[in-house]
Amino acid sequence: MNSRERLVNAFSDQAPDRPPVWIMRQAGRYLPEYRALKEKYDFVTMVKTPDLATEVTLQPLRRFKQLDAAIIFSDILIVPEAMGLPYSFREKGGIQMAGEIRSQADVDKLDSTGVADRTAYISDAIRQVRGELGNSKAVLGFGGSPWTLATYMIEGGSSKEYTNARYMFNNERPLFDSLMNKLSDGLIDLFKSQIDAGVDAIQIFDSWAAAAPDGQYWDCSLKWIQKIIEALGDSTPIILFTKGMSAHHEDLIRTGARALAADQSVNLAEWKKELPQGITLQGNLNPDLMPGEPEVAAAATKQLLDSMSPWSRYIFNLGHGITPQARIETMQAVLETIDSVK
Ligand code: 1CP
Repeated sequence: MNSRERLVNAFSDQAPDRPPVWIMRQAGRYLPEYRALKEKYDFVTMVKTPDLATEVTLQPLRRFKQLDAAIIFSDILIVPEAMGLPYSFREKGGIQMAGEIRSQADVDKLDSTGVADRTAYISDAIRQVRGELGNSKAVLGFGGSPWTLATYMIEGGSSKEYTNARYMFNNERPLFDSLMNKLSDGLIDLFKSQIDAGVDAIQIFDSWAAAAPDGQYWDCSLKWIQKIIEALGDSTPIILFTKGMSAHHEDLIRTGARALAADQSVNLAEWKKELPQGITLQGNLNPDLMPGEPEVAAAATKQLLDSMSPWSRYIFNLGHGITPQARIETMQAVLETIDSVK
């Protein structure tokens, strides 16, 4: 069974020889080869240049043979940018948007048509990565959820409180809905172009799900994800990543997502018992283990694998993105542990 088959099979009942694995922010600052390229090119240039995005996407696969999927190097913030609101990096970390969306006039200025054309560099990179990998590895596309993107656009960048985003949802619903409609349309256009370019699955990141007002997660976020998944049809599986939202599993499933990705707060084996059988689960090793000792991370990996056995409809991943402090040898130990159960 090759890597691509292993990943694609995870959306069926067939048991694999071992669980397929990919890692969130597989490419990134913990890799010296990524840091070396970043000395020469800034992040946005790398994202927008298919040769560079292809190279960064392939770096972790060259280093770690056990990885089963390439997640295309890009960012969720390319969609606001393609709609007219660019992003940059704050000196002290986090994202700065070039403005704030607070009025109907602000929303009206956003252009949700032609997002796929203005982000053609991503479908070009997907085709290039597929050309390099052939059928040996899976290729994954991704994007942010409308709500997670809206938090950046309404707050004007990374936020800790999300006060303005929640205010708009609670007090200016027609305005909020018009922004979410436009974001959903832009995302549908982006995801269709990723599917046309040949991805095997798409992950939607609702990273800031927990910022939604209490009891309003469906109206604030999930119903827009459902709209997107409905528009895409079921040819390509959608993996839905959320943080802190495991109690909402019925609503998560109602979106039509074929797989749910869990953060590290979830007991995945317990969750599996509560969920209907046709749902694939992904996760959820604690990324805090990655800067630590290889033996500790390997033992936790083994425990997670044992708890999820037999491994049909399961994809191994971290519960959130890998951080710059992660140790290469710890990543290696985790991947070797997964491969050793074959
Ligand atoms: O070199 C650097 O400093 C850039 C760090 C970096 C990287 C490697 C950013 C900035 N984005 C990325 C790539 C990226 N982002 C990928 C590539 C594929 C992969 O290797 O996994 C993916 C899937 C993302 C997704 C992303 N971007 C999310 C959702 C996932 C998550 O972490 O919750 C979010 C919220 C973003 C926004 C963003 N982009 C970059 C940063 C540091 C952030 C988070 C900022 C914040 O905390 O608000």
